[in-house]
Amino acid sequence: MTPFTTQSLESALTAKLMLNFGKTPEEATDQEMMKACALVLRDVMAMRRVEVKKQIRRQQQKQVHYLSLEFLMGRSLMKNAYNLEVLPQLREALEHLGFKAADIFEIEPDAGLGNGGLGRLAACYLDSMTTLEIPAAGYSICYELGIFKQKIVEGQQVELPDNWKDLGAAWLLPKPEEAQTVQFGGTLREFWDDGHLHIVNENATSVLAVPCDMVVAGYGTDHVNTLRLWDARSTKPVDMSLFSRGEYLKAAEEEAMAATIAKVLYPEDNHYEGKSLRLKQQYFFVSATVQSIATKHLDTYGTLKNFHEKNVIQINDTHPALVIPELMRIFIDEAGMDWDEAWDITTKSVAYTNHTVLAEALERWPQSLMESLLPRVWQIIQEISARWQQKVEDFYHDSAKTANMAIIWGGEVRMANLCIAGGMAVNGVSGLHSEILKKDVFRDACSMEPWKFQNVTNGIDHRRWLSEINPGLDALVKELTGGDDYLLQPLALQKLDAYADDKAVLERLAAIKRANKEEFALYAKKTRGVILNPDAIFDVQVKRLHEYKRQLLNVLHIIALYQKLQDDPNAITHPHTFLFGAKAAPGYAVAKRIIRLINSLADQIDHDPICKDKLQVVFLENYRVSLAERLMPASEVSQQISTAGKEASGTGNMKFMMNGALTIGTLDGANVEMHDVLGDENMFLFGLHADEVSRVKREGYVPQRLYSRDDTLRRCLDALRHGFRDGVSYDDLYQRLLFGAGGSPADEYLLLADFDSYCQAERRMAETYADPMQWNRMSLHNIARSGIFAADRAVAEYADNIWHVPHK
Ligand code: 26Q
Repeated sequence: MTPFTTQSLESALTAKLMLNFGKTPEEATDQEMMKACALVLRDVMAMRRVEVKKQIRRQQQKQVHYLSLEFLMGRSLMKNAYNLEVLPQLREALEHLGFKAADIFEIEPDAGLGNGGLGRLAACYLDSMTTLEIPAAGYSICYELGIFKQKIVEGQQVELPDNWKDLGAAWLLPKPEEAQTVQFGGTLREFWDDGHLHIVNENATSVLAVPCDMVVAGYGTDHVNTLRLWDARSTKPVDMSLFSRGEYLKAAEEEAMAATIAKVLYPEDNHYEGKSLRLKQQYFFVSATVQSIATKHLDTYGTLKNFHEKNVIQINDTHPALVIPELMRIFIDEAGMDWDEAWDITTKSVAYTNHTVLAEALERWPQSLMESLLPRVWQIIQEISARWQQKVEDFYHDSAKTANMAIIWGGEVRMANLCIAGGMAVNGVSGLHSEILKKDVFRDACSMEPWKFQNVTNGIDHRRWLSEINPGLDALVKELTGGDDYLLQPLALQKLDAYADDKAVLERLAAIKRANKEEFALYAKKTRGVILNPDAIFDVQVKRLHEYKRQLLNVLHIIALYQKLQDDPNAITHPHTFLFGAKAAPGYAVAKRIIRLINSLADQIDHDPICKDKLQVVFLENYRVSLAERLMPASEVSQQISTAGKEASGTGNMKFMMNGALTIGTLDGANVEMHDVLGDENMFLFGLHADEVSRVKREGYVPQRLYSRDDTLRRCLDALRHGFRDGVSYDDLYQRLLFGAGGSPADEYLLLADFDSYCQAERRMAETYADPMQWNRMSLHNIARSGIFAADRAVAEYADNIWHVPHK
């Protein structure tokens, strides 16, 4: 049932403005109105939360706890209004009160508590878990600063802090009465008492973890769930009078720890950095979460012995892996269980999702750091490691396998192996990725315990990524599929396939795309002063900047096109605009060079009259969720061009497909499953397959041979050395491709090997674009067959095959 009419919303907003800011709607600023909107919707969801909690307790339902160091939520106002089915009423109420609804939505900052795919996935899954009425909660850190804001200054990335909480905190409900204490360092003292060995930690540094809950609403249900974000506080104020007792320094230390722990999100994506503050963040959030789950469980059931029957903990990559020893600590030290019982319950409660096969992203923490920072957890990890190693030895009698599967090895703790040992399930995030995990990365573990290894192909929140952001397409889909079934049954999109030969429908589809492109062009002009030609092909690559994602391959092709245009000004028959958006990790020098290269090339092309109305390159500053929401509906070509075998799944690929863009891609990650439903005829595939990549590398890859053989390739690589009109040389990138540098081999990601095949795919794409009906038909098939990439499907698979919880 919808909680508001337009009138009741107007009154609620007016009252909120009065109570919180002492202002009438006439006096209130946009900021104050945005907060009032958040508070009004928050109230509704908070009230529903009370009912949901009662029901969970009454029916003793099993709960899912989704732990992730990242939740990339983006904006919430339009989303919550959509899910509560009051979006039209909210728009109207705002206009009646003298505000522009679009301005109020636009003023909300993104909650950028994540880097990219892994963080956005967690946000999409929270929506689906709630819509499927699964009793679930997300857990993370309430970072004061989310992912940095990116500015481009003279072509280069500059990072600025992202202070999202000023306005964003309006969604949060602090729960100080549910605070938990987390202990770091200290020394362990063991003693015997009535036949039991007790362990206490003395002189530890304590930090208070205070929950700030963000309630989220599901669609088409009264069910709500919470995202619990932990904020760090000092347990005691720094008090000079403690000085004499030697406690002053301790208090100061705790204050310093509390001030830094929740300060900032680490901006490295797909790359592990062994920083002690990062380990502190991980344990802080894990320990607070496990304590809070255990406390609630005890409160309901009076025992932890049935913990695994009523709880399942899903860990988003290895970042929350410390849940395993932390559960053991609580079961043994606080509930008095013996090792075997504690291990049995732990290994039935935890499941692990892997999101990457890149070696540099696998977490390995120095044992010395673990030992000093988390002495009791370290003891437990040692015991887990020893028992696991024994099990492996007894199974294989093979020292190479023992070494490969070890948890503690060479002075490091390998978090993935800890998760495999301590979890009931391990899953990859696309068919290909899961096969690579089973046959390669975790081969030995999989032969020993094959039942643990599963696949759950990623999915996206199709209500946000289609219905909410692309109203034109949403209306057409509803009309053609007979209502709004597709919102809860995404496979209903398939009904669109029936219109493949309906000229009128294809023309309407094209008109919607055209209008979306014009709208995006308007936005780009207004906010960035960029002039986009809506007649041009919008060819888009947006994602984090990483060498394996091969933005540089896209650039090489654009250089080749540009050079072709120099030779023959008629070489390009249809205007082509290449759009890029990407943040680089601040310490990733090569990635930053590639951003600069894109900007140098964009500038060159901008200033060359030959390119006018033919070729354009635009780097969109500060790519983030809310920019993606504007861009996806306007995109025509989706670049998904990672080296095969490297991209675990990708989720941007799904967002483009659902909005009718056609994919130029390699057979990598979920592109493989896209190809399964689309066939060769509805996407532009190119490049080596994953097994061919392995073979080429094994047999010795020599990119110089390609350089000397292929004139087009040689000419555009040479252009990197010479640079463009801004005088910056990219000889460093040239050297990396041909000779390697800084320990990495020449052309590590096989750009040159795939270059020719990529250029051909681009040509096929441009030829197809020249046939609008053909193009629109392919676009329609893409939308029609995107239903399997809905997060609802993915979450239902987790619920059925891993969590064993019922769902709608
Ligand atoms: C680890 C330790 C220390 C500091 C940072 C990190 C860290 C942080 C973020 C390591 C990795 C990440 C992010 C990984 C990620 O986003 N992976 C992507 O996950 C998506 C969802 O499954 C997939 O679609 C993408 O293919 C995958 O790259």
